[in-house]
Amino acid sequence: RPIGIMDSGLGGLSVIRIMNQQLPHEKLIFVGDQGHFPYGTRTQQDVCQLALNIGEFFKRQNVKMMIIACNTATAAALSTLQQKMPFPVIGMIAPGAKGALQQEHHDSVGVIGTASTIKNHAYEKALHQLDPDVLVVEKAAQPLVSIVEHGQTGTSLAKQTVDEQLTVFDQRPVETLILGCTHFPFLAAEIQQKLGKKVTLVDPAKEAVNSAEKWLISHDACNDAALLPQSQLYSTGDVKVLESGANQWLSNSNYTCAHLEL
Ligand code: DGN
Repeated sequence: RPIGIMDSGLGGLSVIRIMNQQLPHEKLIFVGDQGHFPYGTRTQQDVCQLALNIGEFFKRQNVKMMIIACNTATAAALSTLQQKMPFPVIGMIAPGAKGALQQEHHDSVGVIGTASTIKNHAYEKALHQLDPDVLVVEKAAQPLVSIVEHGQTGTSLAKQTVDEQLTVFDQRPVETLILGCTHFPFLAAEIQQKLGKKVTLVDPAKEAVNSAEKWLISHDACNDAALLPQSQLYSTGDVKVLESGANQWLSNSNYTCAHLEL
């Protein structure tokens, strides 16, 4: 049975990239909800409904697990989906917070995310639940989402936008920074350049994929290791945008892309 993965757009590919490395035998069904992009400026209710629609689609596809490869949708919909779906649902935020606190230097942790993720302090709450003493510096960096979605990583515009968006960390330096939006790992080079090598960048996808792997192993639900199944990537918007993102960022080319009407 496949694993369902969703995001508002191309960000989910940063999670698929790690899934492909770590769990290459799993068949993935990805929905990039580009027809409703961006999630980061929508209301929580709205995002929750969109995530539920995708959950229903995954139900029809008989998935064994769902990963919400979107921090905004995790904050808005994780608990609802966990209640309503018949399969386990894994989000980004708790794994991201755990990943940050596992770093050697984590007295001060920065978080960048969409306007919505930062507004509801999803990471601050998750970090403080694990360690009430950690200093958290949050910054909404919504313009970085468009840079990735429009294929502009590696350009001077990307560098300039990262520099502008992250100036808060000049005044309030942090030791570790959570990339609290799945689009941001594709800007890791620009972000690392701006903050310097001393700052450790945390991609929550790594810890989220670890949780998925643990569940699969403990429930004897891993796919046969002899299989290298073809994954299906769907876009509810322009499939060409998804195709070019997948082309650029997925080294494994064992997938098909198609449009999905939801
Ligand atoms: N990639 C999504 C996230 O992790 O929050 C949000 C992107 C968006 O705003 N559309």
